[in-house]
Amino acid sequence: MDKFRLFPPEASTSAQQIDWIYFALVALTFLICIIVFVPIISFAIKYRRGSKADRSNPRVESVLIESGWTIVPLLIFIGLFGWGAVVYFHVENPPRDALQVIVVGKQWMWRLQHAEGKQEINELHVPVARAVELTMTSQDVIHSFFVPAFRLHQDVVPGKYTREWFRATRTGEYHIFCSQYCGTQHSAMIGRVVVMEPVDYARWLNTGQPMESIALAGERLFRERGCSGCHSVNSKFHAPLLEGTYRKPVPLETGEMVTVDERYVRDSILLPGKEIAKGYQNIMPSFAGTLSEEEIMQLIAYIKSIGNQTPSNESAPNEQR
Ligand code: HEC
Ligand SMILES: [Cu+2]
Repeated sequence: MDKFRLFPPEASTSAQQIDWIYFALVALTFLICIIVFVPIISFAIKYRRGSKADRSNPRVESVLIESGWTIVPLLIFIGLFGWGAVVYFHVENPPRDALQVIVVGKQWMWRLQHAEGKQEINELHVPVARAVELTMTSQDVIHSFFVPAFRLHQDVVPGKYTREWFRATRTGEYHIFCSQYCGTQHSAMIGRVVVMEPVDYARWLNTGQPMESIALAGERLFRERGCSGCHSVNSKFHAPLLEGTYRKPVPLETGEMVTVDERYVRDSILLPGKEIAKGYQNIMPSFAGTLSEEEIMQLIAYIKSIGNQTPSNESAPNEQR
């Protein structure tokens, strides 16, 4: 892991794809360099002062040459664009069966939690050959989660969720860096990814105290912090039921429609006055400063987990609006 090498190991499916593009770009640049510099140097020699070269400058017109050097580079660059776009979509679209891990950056450490509940600091244990999706945020300044061996690099921004995914291709340990200068101890904000065989990973996941999954922790918070006092069928307050809302569009007082996603739930909790659900009063208190970033992510995971349920009374939430 600590040997000096010119190139980081390739340990994820995207690493190979990204490297092929990189090598192709280097090779192409090198080729164009040769096409430009070889004539420059040979003409400089041929037409140097005093040489006996023919300087009569006859006119040469060739449609073939003109169109050739326009069309060939055009095709090469469109091809590169298409290739890059395919890899980009692969890198940006996590598979549906990806394991979920939440990541919170802070000065100066990484806190991670697996969907099953296991927590880690500056370490990420994952099984080999499984897709892993990271949902990341920061509780202070901008950090950047960087695993060179996976060619994975994403800014981690306060107040916002960024995501990234990878599928590790071989077991071993790989560096994690923070690659955004984030204060005095920035250089110490490092860690490691441990890629394990699936059986070892399952064993690792079940060591230590029994855990509460992220969604269950969210359900507990939903009761403890009083959300359920308003957002339930037998509440005294008129508040929307959250069952079955995740990933669905909801109308706002302004007439706009928004999709219930991480961004919307987060803003509903911290800035409840910003977007008022249609047909409701702005009575929800802000929970800014009283919930940690992890707790907000756990509440979101809970609301996501009830995204396919219907509320337990007769009227569906959309009909109430
Ligand atoms: C005092 C009652 C009350 C409490 C407590 C409360 N809410 Fe709300 N909440 C509301 C009302 C009323 C609305 C609709 C008006 C609005 O959008 O602000 C709402 C809206 C929402 C929405 C948007 C729902 C939609 O369909 O558009 C979410 C998500 C939400 N609350 C989550 C929570 C969470 C999580 C908690 C606990 C941390 C919580 N609420 C606590 C009353 C409450
Ligand atoms: Cu940092």
